[in-house]
Parts: sequence; C-alpha cells; structure tokens
Amino acid sequence: MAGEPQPDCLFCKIVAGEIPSTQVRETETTLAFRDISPQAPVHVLVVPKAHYPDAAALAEADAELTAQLLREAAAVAADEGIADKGYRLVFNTGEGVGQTVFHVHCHVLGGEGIAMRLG
Ligand code: IU
Repeated sequence: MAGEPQPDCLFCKIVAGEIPSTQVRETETTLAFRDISPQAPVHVLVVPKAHYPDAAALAEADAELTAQLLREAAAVAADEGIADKGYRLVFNTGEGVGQTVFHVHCHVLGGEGIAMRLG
C-alpha cells in the first residue's frame, strides 16, 4: 500500500531507528538528519516517515505531507542558520540524475561557499 514501510529501504530503516543517523529535527510525520556524505557546510536530508519513492509520487499521494516536508526543510534552514543567506532544496528524481535512495528526500544545502547559481 502507498506509504507503507518497505523492507529493503535504507531511509525506512533510518526512520525506524534500525540504522543510525544524526537527527536534527523530528515531527510526527517527518525526520531530518545529516547527510552521511555532506556536499555543503550544511547538508541535511528531510524525509517523510511514510515511504514514497520520489517527490512526484509523494505530491500525487499526499499534498499535506508534501507541504509538511517543505515546512520542515525551511525549519532546518532556520535552525542551521542558513535561512538569511539562502539555501538550496534538491529532490533528485530518477536514476538519470543520481537518485540513489528511492525514499523521497529533500536535500537542504547551504553555508559558506555554496554556489549561488545552478549551472
Ligand atoms: P540521492 O538524492 O538519492 O542521491 O541522495 C541520497 C543521499 O543519501 C546521498 O547524499 C547520501 O550521501 C545519503 N546517505 C545518507 O545520508 N546515509 C546513508 O546511510 C546513505 C546515504 I547509503
């Protein structure tokens, strides 16, 4: 069923506490934790606790949860002190652009030295 935990999903295991992570925020429906291989001074992943493979599937299934995920991403940016200077939210969607974990996650990227423009 849509949203159900998937046995082989890394982020479902992180949500369940079966794999350790450095958590920075948690709500009833979302979890935010530091990326294990940071690509910027601040690099946090925000995931819904429910399993959806990518942003498109989440948006299609649950508009409120989609909004909660984005609100949490903004809250992470505020907590991490990067909201004022600006930050980047990235949803890699599909293997072709490097999505490696098929449990939707929002990369929150910011801090000194982050490129100001894509491309
Ligand atoms: P991607 O958008 O699917 O490419 O991002 C997956 C991210 O998950 C990537 O940045 C990894 O560094 C990160 N990650 C993690 O934080 N913890 C892990 O145990 C594993 C991957 I495996």
